[in-house]
Amino acid sequence: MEGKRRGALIVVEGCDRTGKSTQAKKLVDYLSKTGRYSILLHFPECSTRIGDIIHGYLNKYYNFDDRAVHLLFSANRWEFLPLIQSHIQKGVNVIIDRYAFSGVAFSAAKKGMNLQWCKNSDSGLPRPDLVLFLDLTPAQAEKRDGYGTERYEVEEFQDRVRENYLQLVDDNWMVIDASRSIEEVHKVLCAAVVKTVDSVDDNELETLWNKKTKRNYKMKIQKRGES
Ligand code: DGP
Repeated sequence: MEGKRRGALIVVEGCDRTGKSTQAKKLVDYLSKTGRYSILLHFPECSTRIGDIIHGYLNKYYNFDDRAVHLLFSANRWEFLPLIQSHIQKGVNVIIDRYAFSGVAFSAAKKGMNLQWCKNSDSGLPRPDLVLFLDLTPAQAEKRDGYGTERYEVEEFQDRVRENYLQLVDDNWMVIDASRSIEEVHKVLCAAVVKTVDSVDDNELETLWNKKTKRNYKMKIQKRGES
């Protein structure tokens, strides 16, 4: 990597229907247009054999024990580690739509599962330079088009997912009010991402979950229906 700056690792997270995929795509387009070479990944990545099983699970073709499902999602991220690392090393920015934080927030929202157990299987994956958390109450998300077709799109479940996310907030996170228009949110994200991409140093990425989550980042959780 001598003489060449590594790429940044940036993750977009949030409950279902918060606009992650739209924003992640717009970000990569913007970065590429402004000469910052970037690629977009999305987890779960269903093009692999593991991803195909996850796809079947999400669409309710099959069912598994919740712990097995959790490990499948995690394995799907691990199988893309070499790809992520090779882009970062070449100086390409990697923008990921969902990552280990989805893994923990969704799985730990299930009965009998907890945050600590769920964190273990992603332990050692690269820690992102920046996590953009698109925040919207599930009640607001429910009003958006297409909500309610997938396995996890149930308001009560999404409430627990959101609470879990808010417990993971750390000093590399930015919490964004996703109730605003696509363009308004995009503008906020671009500013944060450009700052991160342009200030990436030559240090290796850290790994999950070595840095302790700072307690002072705990946030007030909006109650259902509150805007
Ligand atoms: P998406 O393609 O981003 O809409 O994700 C599909 C669904 O899968 C969505 O409800 C969130 C959920 N999901 C994403 N990643 C994980 C994960 O790692 N673990 C679990 N349990 N669920 C996940």
